[in-house]
Amino acid sequence: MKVAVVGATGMVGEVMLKVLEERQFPVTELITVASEKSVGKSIRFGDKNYQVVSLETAVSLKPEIALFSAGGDTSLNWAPKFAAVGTTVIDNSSAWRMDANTKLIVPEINASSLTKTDKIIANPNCSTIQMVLVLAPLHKKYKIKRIVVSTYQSITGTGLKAVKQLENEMAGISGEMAYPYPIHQNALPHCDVFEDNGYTKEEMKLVRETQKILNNKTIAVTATAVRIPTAGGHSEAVNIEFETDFTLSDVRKLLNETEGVILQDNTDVNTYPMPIYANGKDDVFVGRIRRDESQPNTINMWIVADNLRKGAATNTIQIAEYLIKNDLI
Ligand code: 2RA
Repeated sequence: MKVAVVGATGMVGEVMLKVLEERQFPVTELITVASEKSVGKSIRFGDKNYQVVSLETAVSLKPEIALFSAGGDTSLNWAPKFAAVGTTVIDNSSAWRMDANTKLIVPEINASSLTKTDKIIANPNCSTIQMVLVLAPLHKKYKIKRIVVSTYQSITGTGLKAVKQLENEMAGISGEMAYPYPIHQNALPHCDVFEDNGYTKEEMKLVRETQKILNNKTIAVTATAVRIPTAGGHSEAVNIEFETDFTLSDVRKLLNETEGVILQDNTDVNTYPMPIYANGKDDVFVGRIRRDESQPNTINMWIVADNLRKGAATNTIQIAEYLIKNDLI
């Protein structure tokens, strides 16, 4: 399989290459793609070095699959160009996620909707993926009425510039700022830009993408997305109101049976998910499962996942694996 990784020098791009190797993805030819300033750089994959090429060159090479993590503008402009030469694009940016003709895929939930005609496929936002993977089986059984979610998002979601800002602040040196304020010993209620309704784009992604993936616009969602100085992954405090009642044992049983979800839930021995332990793993970890005693049919839980892996690179590659397995490319 001729595979292009677009954004190969970025944080997600680097994890994509790592996951492709780990999962022994059938790469017969690799095309590493980045912006003009990175063209010519050498990237190690397996036992070989690959030279970074431009987007123009990559399109001309007609890869069968292109895994994108290069920002929305690049996806908007270049995904159609790759698709026009027969490439199937799986895009990590938000550019295509809400497009009516583009599927938004978490393989464990809705990969079965994919067909050969899907040439641009959207990977959901990291904080959406980890939440809907847990909520999908619960929605199927109890029908979700409303979700209230607060996220605690790793600086790795912003990228290398944010990681460098934190390193500088911890070292007491000034440098380029990824955020409007210091992030060291701080929490910023500001992920991505603000929309007219007072929410950030990151918060509205959780609303809009959840409704699209669960194929139900009646699900009410409200979100607060917070940036915190951690590196291992995104954490989420989620409150879910169902149409019907549930038992905690049944919820735990359902989640235990859900592929890609691992329960870490025993407060007797201080067992609950934490980003430092989710770091580098592909599973989504759930704990602090407890009934919301303030209203009926409602549950609280804590959900943690590595935002660069299941939240981005691994989910993207799992979509590609599904396409190959089902002869859709
Ligand atoms: C963030 N989910 O964490 C966004 C983009 N990766 O900033």
